Amino acid sequence: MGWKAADFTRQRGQAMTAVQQQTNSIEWLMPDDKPGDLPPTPKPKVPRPDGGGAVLAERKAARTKPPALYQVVMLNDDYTPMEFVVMVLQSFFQRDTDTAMHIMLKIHHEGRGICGVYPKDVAATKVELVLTAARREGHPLQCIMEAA
Ligand code: TYC
Repeated sequence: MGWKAADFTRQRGQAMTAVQQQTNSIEWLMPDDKPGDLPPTPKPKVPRPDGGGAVLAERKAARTKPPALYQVVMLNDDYTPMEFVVMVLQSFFQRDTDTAMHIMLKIHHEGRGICGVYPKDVAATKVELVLTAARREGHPLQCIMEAA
């Protein structure tokens, strides 16, 4: 029986499978390598406390801190009308009429009172809004922010 094209194809397929199985397990060597030689294991790098003069190339993933909070505090004076202070508390600090009245009277009696607590930039904006409105109306109202 002579060779048929189908025999050739089948035999070549078997030969390829054998090569593929071998290449999965053989250790590839360079000309100077001895069998069994493995590449040197890299030493674990222990960070030196002084950084060893190295420039820091990586850093741990930055943790996002919650924003620092600031309280907006209004101070008493003898001239700003009570109604104006109540209006400010309603307009810029979203207080209902009763709460605004309560805070205003507390400031009036105790010298100062907290209008609200906010992240830094929000607190700064509120102080600015209060002072601008007060000066526009000619009132000496004082408003400050303090770390909460
Ligand atoms: N003391 C002011 C008055 O009697 C009222 C007032 C209250 C002013 C609160 C400022 O932050 C203030 N008219």
